Amino acid sequence: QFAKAKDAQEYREAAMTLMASHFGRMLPVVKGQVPYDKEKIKENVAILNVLATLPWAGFAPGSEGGKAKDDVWLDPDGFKQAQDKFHASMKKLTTAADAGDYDAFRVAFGDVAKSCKSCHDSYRQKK
Ligand code: ASC
Repeated sequence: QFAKAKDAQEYREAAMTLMASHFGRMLPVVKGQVPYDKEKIKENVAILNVLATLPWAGFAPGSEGGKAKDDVWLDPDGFKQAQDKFHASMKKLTTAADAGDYDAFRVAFGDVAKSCKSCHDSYRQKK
């Protein structure tokens, strides 16, 4: 529950900012610029799994605006499908991270990135 539309917008944007941080900090490992540390990646993915539960409540009825397109509210089924895709991709990332499987981790990371991008393309305002 949010008192004002702006509160909901700030909440979801703050959650996305933290997700971007915890996702983005794994990129150097994916690129092979930083050695793969199974425990660190596992811990980071676990945090990301908690963060991944947060933004959606922020897209509350009546909180249109911010960086979101109106399509979030006009096409709730499509928006939910995009969330489901993201959560499914996160599950694969978690499995790979827990197994300490670097190759599977890299593939799964790419799939999560794709799900981020496709949802943003459909439901986030272009700058
Ligand atoms: C990120 C981030 C996103 C996604 C997207 C993937 O690190 O902040 O929004 O990945 O760029 O293509």
